[in-house]
Amino acid sequence: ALGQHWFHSAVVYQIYPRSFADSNGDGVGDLGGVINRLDYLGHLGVDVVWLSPVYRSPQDDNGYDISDYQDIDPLFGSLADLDELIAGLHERGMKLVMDLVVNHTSDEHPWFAESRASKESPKRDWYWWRPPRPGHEPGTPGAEPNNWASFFSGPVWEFDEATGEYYLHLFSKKQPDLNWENPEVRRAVYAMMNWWLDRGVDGFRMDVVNFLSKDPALGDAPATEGQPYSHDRSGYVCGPRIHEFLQEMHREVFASRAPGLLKVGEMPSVTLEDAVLFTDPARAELDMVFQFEHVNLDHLDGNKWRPGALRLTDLKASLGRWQSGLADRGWNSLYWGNHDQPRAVSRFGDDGAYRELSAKMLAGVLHLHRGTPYIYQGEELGMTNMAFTGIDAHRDIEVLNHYREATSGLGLDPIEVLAAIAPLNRDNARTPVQWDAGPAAGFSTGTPWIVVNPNAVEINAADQVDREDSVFSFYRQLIRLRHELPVIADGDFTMLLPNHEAVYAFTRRLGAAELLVLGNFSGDPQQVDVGDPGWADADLLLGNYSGSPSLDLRPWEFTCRLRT
Ligand code: TEU
Repeated sequence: ALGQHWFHSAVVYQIYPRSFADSNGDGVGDLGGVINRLDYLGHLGVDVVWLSPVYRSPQDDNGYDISDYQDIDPLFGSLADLDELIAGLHERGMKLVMDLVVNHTSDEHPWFAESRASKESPKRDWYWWRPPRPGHEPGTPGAEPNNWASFFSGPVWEFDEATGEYYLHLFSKKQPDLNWENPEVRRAVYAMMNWWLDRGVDGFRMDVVNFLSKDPALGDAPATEGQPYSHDRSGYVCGPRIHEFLQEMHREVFASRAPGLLKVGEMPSVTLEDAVLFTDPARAELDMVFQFEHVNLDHLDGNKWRPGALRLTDLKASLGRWQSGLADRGWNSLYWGNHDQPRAVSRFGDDGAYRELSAKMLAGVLHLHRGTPYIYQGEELGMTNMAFTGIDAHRDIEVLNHYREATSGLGLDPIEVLAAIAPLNRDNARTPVQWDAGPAAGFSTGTPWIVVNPNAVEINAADQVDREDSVFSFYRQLIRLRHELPVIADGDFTMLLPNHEAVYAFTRRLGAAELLVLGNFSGDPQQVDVGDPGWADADLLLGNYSGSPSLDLRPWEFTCRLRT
C-alpha cells in the first residue's frame, strides 16, 4: 500500500485571494499578487495550491456567489493571469486546485436571470421555485414554502414579486441554489469543469458539495427551540442522490483523465459513515472530504455565535474517531483553519506569550496525523485572530447579517453581541497576510478592503522566511518530513492517553518505522507516561524547543521521535 496515492504525501496551501497580496494597489488581493509570491510558496514546499473563488462575481459572499464560471473577476485579474499562475505553479512542481461552487450561483448569473424571468422559462427548473405556503399572505413571515433557516440568518426563501413564487437560497439571497435534479444543470456544470481541467487546473475543492441533493419535497424540518427558523439540516445534508451525482461527475469529468487530479469535497455536517463512502477509492467519488466535527466542538447548541470552551479530550476523541474510521477505506483531510474559521493559534493554542511555540505544536500535531494536511494562508506565520473595534470594521456577510438580526431584530445588547461574535467570526481569518512590518503589512500600497492586524509589526513573513526557529521554518520542516518519510504519508495511527486533559499523544507505524508524537496543549509542564520507556532513547525527529531530554513536556512543547 506504499505510495498508492500521490496526495498521501502532499500538503495543500489555501489562498484566499482577496486577502493574500495586492499587486495593483486597489486594496484587494489579486492573481498578480499570487504570481509575485510563487517563490514564497515554492520555498515553503507545498505541493498544491487551492485558490478560493476568483470567478466573476458581485462579491456578496467574497466570490462564493458566481455570475460567470468561465471568467475571472476584473477585481482579481484576467484569464491570462490565471494561465500565468498555472504555468508558474507547474514550473515549480506545484498543482492548482480551483474552488468549485455549484450548490448555488449568484442571482446575477444569466442562468438565474433566465430562470426568474417567468414560470414558463426553460431554465425555471434550474433553481428551486416554490409557491407561498397556502393560507398566508405571500411575502410575509410564515408564508415561506418551508421553515428552513439560512446559514446567513433569516429564512432560506426569497419572495419574487414578479412571478409570485419563492426561490431557495441556503446561503445569502444573492446565492440561489441550483436544482441538481435537473440533468441539464448537471451537464452544464460538468462541461464547465472539463473546460477548466482542459485549461490546466489540477482539480477542485467542492464547496458544500454534500448539499447538492435535496429531497424535492422540501418539507418542514423539526423546529429549533428559540429560533424563528429551523437549523435542522436533514433536508439537504447528504441527500438521497448525492452519491449518484458524485459518481456521475466522476464519469463525466475525471474518469478518462490522467491520474494526479485532486477532488476534495467540503461537507458541513458530514458523518464519518458517509465520509467512508465518499472517499472509498473503489467508489470513485472523492479523494477526501473536509468534515466539521472538530471545528464545531466549541459551539454551544451547535451555534457558532454561542462560543464555548474546548476540551482537549473531546478534540482527541473526535479526531481519533475519524483516524480509525478512515484507516482502511477512505482518507482524511487535516485542517485547523480556513477562510471560514478563526485563526488556529488563537483558537487551539495561545496567541499571547506562547504564540510561536503553540503555533508550531499545533502544526506538528496536525501534520503528523494520517491524512492530507491543509495550511490556510498566514497559518504558517502564526497569524492570530483580529480584535475588531466594532461592527463597522467587519466585512463578512455572515457576521453582518447575524449582528443586524441579533440587535435590531431581537433587541439584544450590541456589546454582548460583539463579544459573542469575537472568537469565531470569519473575518478573523480574512485580514491581509502579513508580509512585512511596513505600511499595510506589505499587502497593498493602497487602503486594504479590511483592516490589517496591528500585530503585523512583529508577526510577518519578512521576519520569518530565513529565520531558522520561525513558525514558517517549522512548517517547511514538517512538509519536507512528509515528503521524505513513508511512515508519515502511509503509516497507521494509534491514539495514546485519550483521557489526558493536556497532552495529545499518538504513534504512527509503517513496517519497522515508528513515530511517537507528543503535544502539550497547555502552558504548564506535563509529565508523560506512554507506557513504553524505550521511547525516551529514540531519536528526536522534530521538536519546538531546542533539545528534549525526556518524554515530559514543557509549556506547549511538541516532540516527534522516530525509531526503526
Ligand atoms: O462554507 C460552507 C459552510 O457551511 C460554512 O462553513 C459557512 O461558511 C459558515 O461559516 C457556517 O457558519 C462554504 C464556503 O467555504 C464559505 O466561505 C461560503 O460562504 C459558503 O460555502 C457558501 O458558498
